[in-house]
Amino acid sequence: MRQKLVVGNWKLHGGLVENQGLLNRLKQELHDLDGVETAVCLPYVYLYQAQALLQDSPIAWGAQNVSQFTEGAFTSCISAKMVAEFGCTYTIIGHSERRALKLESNQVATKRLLNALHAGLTPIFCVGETQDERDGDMAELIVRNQMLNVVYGLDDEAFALAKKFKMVIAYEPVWAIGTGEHASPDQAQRMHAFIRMMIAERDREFSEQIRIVYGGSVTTKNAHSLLSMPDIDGGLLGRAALVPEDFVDICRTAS
Ligand code: G2H
Repeated sequence: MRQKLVVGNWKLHGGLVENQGLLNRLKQELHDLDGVETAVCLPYVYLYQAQALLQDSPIAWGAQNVSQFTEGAFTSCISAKMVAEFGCTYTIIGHSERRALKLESNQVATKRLLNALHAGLTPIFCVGETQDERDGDMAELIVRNQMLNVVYGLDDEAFALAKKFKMVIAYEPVWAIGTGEHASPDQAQRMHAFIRMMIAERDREFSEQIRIVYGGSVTTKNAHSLLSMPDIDGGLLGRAALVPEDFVDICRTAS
């Protein structure tokens, strides 16, 4: 019922020449892939290039963040409205690499989420616990806190936008990000089911529709076991998204 979604998070990687090769390759390989949605989230400066190269392809594109502000004297900020002008479908919000740099509290992430929704973007809202938090048996508590504003903080109008624009949640345990160590399918499944249950506290129907994707060292080797779990609706890929054959392979696994 929920179509799988595979998103590449390019992080601070790319260059005009490399991007052209990578995007054209993905376009070529993924043009006839059914049963899975695919997307790449690139640095802002390459959104124009993604729009030019991907607009006639099934691959969507998006940003890795949007500002908590909408307009004004905020040097270097990029608003959701600006991002939307480049044809973006998605934007990542609240990635742990932003949270770790102390650039993103739950409150700031919520403001960014609201701006994304008001600009008609689909937010990919990231949550996840650190190793210490997992070791301290606090993983669910931390994820619950990160999800609270999304489940209870959005007013009815914003929640309706979240449904309309098909908000996505990404569970990314911090200890699994870029480390080569991934959550086991059972660990991830348990957390995805927990997140879905939280959303059901607000809206049961939406909890069954919303896609909850897993991120954190997804590779061609572990993708199948992770993506075949009932509550894992796809992947948010970092390293694997930069290697075209790996990204394509994982998209095929998801289809
Ligand atoms: C987690 C993930 C992509 P990687 O940050 O969001 O990166 O797959 O390299 O762990």
